[in-house]
Amino acid sequence: MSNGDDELARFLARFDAHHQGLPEFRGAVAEVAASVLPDIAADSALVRARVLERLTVPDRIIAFRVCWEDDAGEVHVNRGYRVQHSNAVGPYKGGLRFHPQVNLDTLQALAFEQTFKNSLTGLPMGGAKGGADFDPRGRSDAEIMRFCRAFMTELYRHIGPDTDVPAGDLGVGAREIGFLFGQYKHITGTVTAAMTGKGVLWGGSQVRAEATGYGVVYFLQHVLARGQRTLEGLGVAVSGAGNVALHAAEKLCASGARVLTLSDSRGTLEAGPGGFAAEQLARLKELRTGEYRALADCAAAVGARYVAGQKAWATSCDIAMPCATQNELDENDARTLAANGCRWVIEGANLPVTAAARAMLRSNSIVFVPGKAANAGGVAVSGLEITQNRMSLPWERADIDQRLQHIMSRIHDQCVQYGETPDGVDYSLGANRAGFRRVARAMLAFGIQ
Ligand code: NDP
Ligand code: 2IT
Repeated sequence: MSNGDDELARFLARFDAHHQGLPEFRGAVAEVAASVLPDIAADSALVRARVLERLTVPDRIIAFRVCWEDDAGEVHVNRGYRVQHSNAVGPYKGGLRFHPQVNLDTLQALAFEQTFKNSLTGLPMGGAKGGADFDPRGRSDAEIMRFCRAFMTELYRHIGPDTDVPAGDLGVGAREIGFLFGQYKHITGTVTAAMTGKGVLWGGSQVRAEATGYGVVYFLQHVLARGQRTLEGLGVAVSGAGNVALHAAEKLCASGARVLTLSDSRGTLEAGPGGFAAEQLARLKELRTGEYRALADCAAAVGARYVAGQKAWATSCDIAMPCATQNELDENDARTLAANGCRWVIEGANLPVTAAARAMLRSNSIVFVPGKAANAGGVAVSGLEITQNRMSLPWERADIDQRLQHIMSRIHDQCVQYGETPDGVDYSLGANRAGFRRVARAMLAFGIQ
């Protein structure tokens, strides 16, 4: 065991003494700790102030009951949460997730990640995550509206433009943000930047819907450019078929790549070796807007083959881009990707690649880019939405796209600056070190809190 491994083991032992039954959160903490403990050891102020240890406990966790009636009049009870992780560099900021598997383990992991991601954007945003164990799939508009109203009736007292600014995430898209923000406005009588991801007609930003997916592709272009490569002709296996996946696919296709797959929790939509045509992707986006429709039910209209029970990673590709959910790419999938010649894995989703899979990718010299760097474009444009709201002045689409490209390029630069190793750029190391640095400096400035 090296000194660094020893230090990490001691740090995780202290974590385990205070936290039980939080495997997802522990995994996220271990990954960041492995990167930043050497920097901490070299700075006595960081050691003394126990900065990283403090970040393993969120500032606060808000938990509440959400009670609502379905269309048949039956009463349902769900759990709602907001994990406010750190406001060291700005108001709490991060998405709300509606999914049956939402729990405080996953939310603490995601809120922790969000703090470093938001720090990397350079904008004044702290980290948070929230949501409910509510499954919006198959629910009517009226049911979604009742649920969102009940959820916001509890959450509104904890958020605001200077305190905490939620946005969408898995299961929370334009429709849900509309109902949530509508209720916030109704209760408080104010129309402020208390949420982002709003419709462009009522305070939202151009490009916010596309920003996460587009941003991943902009980041990928920088990664490839370091090896004098472009996306032209490269085959990309994309997972998911939601906001992130569809916009990533759209931008990949426009950049000359071949998008080979999309997927959902039940199977994979295969395009064939030429990749999806732009028209197929546009049709899919249309079909998936508004009320929920499973991917299998879109296959015929899109003219592609749906393989039930298959993951996107079974498809031979140059690049794998997981854009669905946490832990969706495991060690076996990583082995399959390596055997099929994959060279790059870039995360559109949050924490989709397991620790064992990351180790497998590393041992096969596959370049890996973590979500906290690659998918930061969404929250970055959320930050720009707040700025526009505060100025009462909406910016043009081209202007925002340019700013997004600039922010992704700066995040890439930081990853290179802090992640350069004799074997090339370690993007996880770079993202963790650079993201942590800003947060840690701010915490030192504030004293012990
Ligand atoms: P959406 O709800 O729009 O889409 C999620 C998609 O992922 C759906 O197609 C869903 O399929 C699929 N999915 C869910 N679970 C699985 C699974 N186990 N295997 C395969 N597919 C699955 O969510 P988003 O696109 O907004 O979010 C996707 C990911 O990106 C999440 O990790 C989120 O945290 C992250 N992210 C989102 C940002 C945003 O701005 N929206 C910003 C940064 C990160 P099904 O219909 O079957 O459930
Ligand atoms: O994971 C994420 O970065 C998001 N879901 C977007 C958060 C935001 O506040 O825009």
